[in-house]
Amino acid sequence: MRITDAKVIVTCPGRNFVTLKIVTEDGVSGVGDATLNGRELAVASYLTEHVAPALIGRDAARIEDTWQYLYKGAYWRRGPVTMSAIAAVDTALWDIKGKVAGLPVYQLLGGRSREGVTVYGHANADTVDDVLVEVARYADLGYKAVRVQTGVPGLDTTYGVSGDKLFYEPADAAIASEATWSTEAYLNSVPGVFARVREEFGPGLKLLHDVHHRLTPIEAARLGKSLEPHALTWIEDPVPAELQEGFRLIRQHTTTPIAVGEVFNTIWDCEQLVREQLIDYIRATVVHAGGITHLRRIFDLAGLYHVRTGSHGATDLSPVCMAAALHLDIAVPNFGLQEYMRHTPETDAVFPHGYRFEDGYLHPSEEPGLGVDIDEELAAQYPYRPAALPVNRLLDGTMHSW
Ligand code: GCO
Ligand code: MG
Repeated sequence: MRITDAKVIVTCPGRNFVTLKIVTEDGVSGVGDATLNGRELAVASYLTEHVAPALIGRDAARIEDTWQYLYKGAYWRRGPVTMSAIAAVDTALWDIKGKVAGLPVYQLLGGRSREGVTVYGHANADTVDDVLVEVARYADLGYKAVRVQTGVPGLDTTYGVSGDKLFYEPADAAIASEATWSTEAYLNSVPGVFARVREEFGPGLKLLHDVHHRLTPIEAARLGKSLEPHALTWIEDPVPAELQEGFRLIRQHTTTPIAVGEVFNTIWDCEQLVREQLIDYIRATVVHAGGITHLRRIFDLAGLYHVRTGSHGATDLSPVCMAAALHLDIAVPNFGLQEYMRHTPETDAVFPHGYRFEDGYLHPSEEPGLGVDIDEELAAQYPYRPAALPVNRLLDGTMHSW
């Protein structure tokens, strides 16, 4: 079953998405997400110039061999651009394999390990009073887990807080906008927020919080300790993860669980964190971590060390990524949680899909393959628009992680 076409489709139904569509000589097609927020055209060009020509004529059934060909054959290994491109090919080939077999992809991964995929939503608002209303909204929709982000007194904008509550998207300007940050103000405000949320919603609701790579290990340790009375399910990305041994310091001081990995691209990015049991949830995703084939490998490694999955699922990952993630989530033994930010109706129309939300769970499609597609005609009506993620500075002007 030879590959006859590999097409890169860039579309912007409210935000940019890059999709790879692979077609075989039998007319079977598969799709893969290749979206890298704020750097979309780098991956599109990598695919068009360097990957698509090499795919033509290859056997679509050889998923593992194609993965190894693109990984080892690139010489310049790893990195978000390369791994998102490999992920798109891998995902599309799994889609094709499922369609040929007449089975949803999760069946090819070993079948169901659970009835539904528990997801968490994003409650965010400037003030504590307003965020309580947002948490209630998610609880009313049936969510069992909610991520809570609020504004920080004294800062104009804060990561994770947006005007549009359901469809948060930070990449909003062609040239990156600038935010400011104060660790002191942040550390002073967060514990009070969670005290109020717990008081209002009781112990049953899972609560999460994203630190977005902004603290040092000892600051993160203080945050984790101060949140212990409120029993969070996790704090996410407490520090940038380049220095993985830094997490030992956090671990020595707090029992608040830690989730890391949305910017990871391979198993090598989390190997030490997992092996030393420095984290509790691994947040790598299908699109940025080499596709279903490689993410499965990461999840299996994690399972050996009591680390559960908690995949990234922001709106900058397309419904193609979400569909693929759900097949893995329902199948792997060490699933933890799946992030689920809703896509806009425009995006859902461009990517018709069979997965569905019900009572706090997402359910993968039962159609053969991934159960997601791209409406190419509709996609063509939304041309690419440059959009960059913000950058971040301390109050004195020093650059800081966003
Ligand atoms: C999350 C993430 C996102 C990122 C976004 C960047 O936990 O959902 O931190 O909101 O900021 O994916 O493109
Ligand atoms: Mg995050």
